Amino acid sequence: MDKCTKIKIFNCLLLFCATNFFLYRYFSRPDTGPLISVRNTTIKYFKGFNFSQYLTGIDSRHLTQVKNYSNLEIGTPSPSTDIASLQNTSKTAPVISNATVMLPPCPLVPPRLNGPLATYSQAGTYEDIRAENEGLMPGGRYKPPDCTARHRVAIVIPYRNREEHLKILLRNLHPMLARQQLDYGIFVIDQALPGKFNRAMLMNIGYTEAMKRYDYQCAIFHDVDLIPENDRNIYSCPEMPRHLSAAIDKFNYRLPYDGIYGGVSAINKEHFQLINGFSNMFFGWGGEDDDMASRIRHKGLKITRYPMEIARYRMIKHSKDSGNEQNPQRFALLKTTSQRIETDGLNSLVYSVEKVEALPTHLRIVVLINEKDIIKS
Ligand SMILES: [Mn+2]
Repeated sequence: MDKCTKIKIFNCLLLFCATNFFLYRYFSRPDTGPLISVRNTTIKYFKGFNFSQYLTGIDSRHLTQVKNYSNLEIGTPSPSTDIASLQNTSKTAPVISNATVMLPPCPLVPPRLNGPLATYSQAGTYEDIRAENEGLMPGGRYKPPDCTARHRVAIVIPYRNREEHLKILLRNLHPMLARQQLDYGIFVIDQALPGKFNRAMLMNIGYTEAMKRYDYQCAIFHDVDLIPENDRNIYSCPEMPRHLSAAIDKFNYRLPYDGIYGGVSAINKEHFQLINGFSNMFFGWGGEDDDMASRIRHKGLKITRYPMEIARYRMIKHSKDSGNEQNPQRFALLKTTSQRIETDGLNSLVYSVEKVEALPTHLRIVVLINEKDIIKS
């Protein structure tokens, strides 16, 4: 080999090494996200997405919250107070104290998730749904039987005259939430006639009524006609407000616009208090979700989402509801969000409870709200 050939070979090797080095650096960068295969679907997660954190939904804030937890419901398991044991589940044996069995915390990743789901489009009676879901308690309460849930979640459904949709939703929701090993309750807030529908106000009421009953850590606000299609869409308490219904079949599983916050969303208690809940001023259809999104931004919080492949929903087709006509004032209201935030919301909520009914699948709370009370204040 002459000297020239040697130099050429050396240069080739050098180039080969450098290329490999850069390729390695690029693909192993933590923020490019792993490629994870879910039932023949290859998913590329967005920048900064942490798959294990997503699956567990746990964060340090909740670990400290669990630490301060006091047992509100007599005879129910209370979580272990030891953070180390929270992170290391399988080795923790049940501890007997004061005749209450302390169940070990549920695994960080719920073990029985299926991924994409075949959804029910029909439902029988509430009693049928209860019979399909072992462990479901009256009033729509559930706790994992074999471990202490990592999240205590109030599911709030603003509602009026859509019983068929409600049954279909509940039939789909209960088995999914049980597989997700959540400690949850379902609150259906039914707005009595007369008056225009006020979705946001019903959600404020649902939150308030839920918190009176149990030490929930967060609320999930859920439209009655959105059926989740993937059980990895975990209804856990989020570190930052989470928009869950990102991909809906009606919009070809795409975000109609970036800041959208309607449909299904989750927010923890501290953040919901910080932004004073939803506005009470949106009577009729539209605007209240955009108002909420700007409240969140106004307080320096961030809206987060699961990957589009997971945050999938089917919308039940329906005709327009009477009593929920488009609200022509919504555009004017949206200009004053930041001025209203401190005075219009949880702290200005006026309503009366007409009826509370513990059905086999949910707690139904019938409420009467008066548009005049709200506009006055
Ligand atoms: Mn709808």
